[in-house]
Amino acid sequence: MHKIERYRSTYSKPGIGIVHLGLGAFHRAHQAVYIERNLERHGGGKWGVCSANIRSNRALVDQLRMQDCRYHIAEYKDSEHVALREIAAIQEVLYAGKNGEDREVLLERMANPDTRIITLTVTEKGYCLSPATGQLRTDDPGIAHDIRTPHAPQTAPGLLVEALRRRQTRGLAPFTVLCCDNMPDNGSRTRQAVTQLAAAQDERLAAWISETVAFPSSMVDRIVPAMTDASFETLRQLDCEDSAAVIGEAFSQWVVEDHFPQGRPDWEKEGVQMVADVHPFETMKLRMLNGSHSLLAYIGALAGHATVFDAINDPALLELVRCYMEDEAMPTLDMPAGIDLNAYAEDLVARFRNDSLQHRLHQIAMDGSQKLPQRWLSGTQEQLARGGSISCVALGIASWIQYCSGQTAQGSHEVNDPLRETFHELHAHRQGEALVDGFLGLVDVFPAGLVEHAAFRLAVQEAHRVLSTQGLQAALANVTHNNNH
Ligand code: CS2
Repeated sequence: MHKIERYRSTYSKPGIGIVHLGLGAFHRAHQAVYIERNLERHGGGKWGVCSANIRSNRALVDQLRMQDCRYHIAEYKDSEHVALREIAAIQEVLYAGKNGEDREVLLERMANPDTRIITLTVTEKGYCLSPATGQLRTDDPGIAHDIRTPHAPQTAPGLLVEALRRRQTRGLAPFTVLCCDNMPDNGSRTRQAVTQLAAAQDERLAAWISETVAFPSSMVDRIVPAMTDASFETLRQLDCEDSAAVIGEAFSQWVVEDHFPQGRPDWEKEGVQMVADVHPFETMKLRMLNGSHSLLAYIGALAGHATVFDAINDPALLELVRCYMEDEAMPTLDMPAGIDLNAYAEDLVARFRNDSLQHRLHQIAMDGSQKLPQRWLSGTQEQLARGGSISCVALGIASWIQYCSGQTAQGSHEVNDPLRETFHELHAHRQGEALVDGFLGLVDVFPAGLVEHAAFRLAVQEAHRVLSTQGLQAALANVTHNNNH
């Protein structure tokens, strides 16, 4: 029997003070919920949201328009305890970006003097930066387009630059840009993308942006799987018929660098941690949670599992995740007083065991080329420098290489990654050591300082050799043995 708590919105219609780029499930289940609670506390106010999809999903925009932008989130602690919340924080939804007809409306909304904050969840690849070097990819087709056609941009950095240009031309103060994607130093990375793109268009605009725009960093955390037919069926059991609804876990965390020269909502009242330095929290979350997720995704997929729940209930994978967190991630973390990493690790295992989230491993596996640097590789570089172990990550990389062939023992799967074609070429023409060398040669993924390390190359080669000649069980046994687990 479910214990359902239901919450309805009661506040009066707020003004729009925040524009969000990337109207995906994560935004609807995370930032929008904090904003909802804040609006509810104040009975309305000036911090309502305009949310825009800038790449895909026109259907969601249409759906939300039909329901006055209101939707539900079901927050599951476990299958017995769920809170069903109505969210009314979003005041306007737009479909912009490439071929999106609302682009001009969006740019004017961003340039509106009432807009003080732009938040973003456009995924790692949406910033068009090289994951390894952090530099803007001017060869990216979207960025190349935005350099040629700055007034009709297609990318997130392009929209930010054009909206800032309009504000500068009109003598308005800039907005604050708050990145909510899983990248290290995500504020600085966003600044890098925006200023580099602006400099390619207009040096004076770039200088104004550098001097006046704040790009605070933030760490965001809530597990929000993509919706499936099965999740909509689950919602029906709660009497919730809403095709814009989302399902997430009960846990939620948001740590934000407190640098908002144009003002901000009093988010700390909703449990947001407003801090001077987000870096330690970001690194902890990326390496511990996301790093474990990626391990479960590639190794779990090779083992024939479908979801995080299935994978974490496999004793060998549970052991691997514990071993990774304890021996390869935790030693690289330097946390402020009061943060207990052992407790954090155990909480993560409990969250992965949530029996109500059908979090598909293939979803987490996508865009590995964008995710691995911050989840595994930066920590591995630190481990190598201190002589620490790197066996779990080495097996993770070997499994990722296998996964990128598009084949597991269970059959074929789609490889969803900006480097998909390159992976395909590598698998078509190489095998064994040459295949591994080919992958380690991807300069946008593997930093030079890491691949030059003989011990790193050797560990990945060895893990790949055992995996492909003796199988996953032997490879897993090797890792736990190497790490003395
Ligand atoms: C996941 C994240 O898809 C992925 O790569 O690791 O979306 C993860 O669920 C969130 O970062 C949790 O906060």
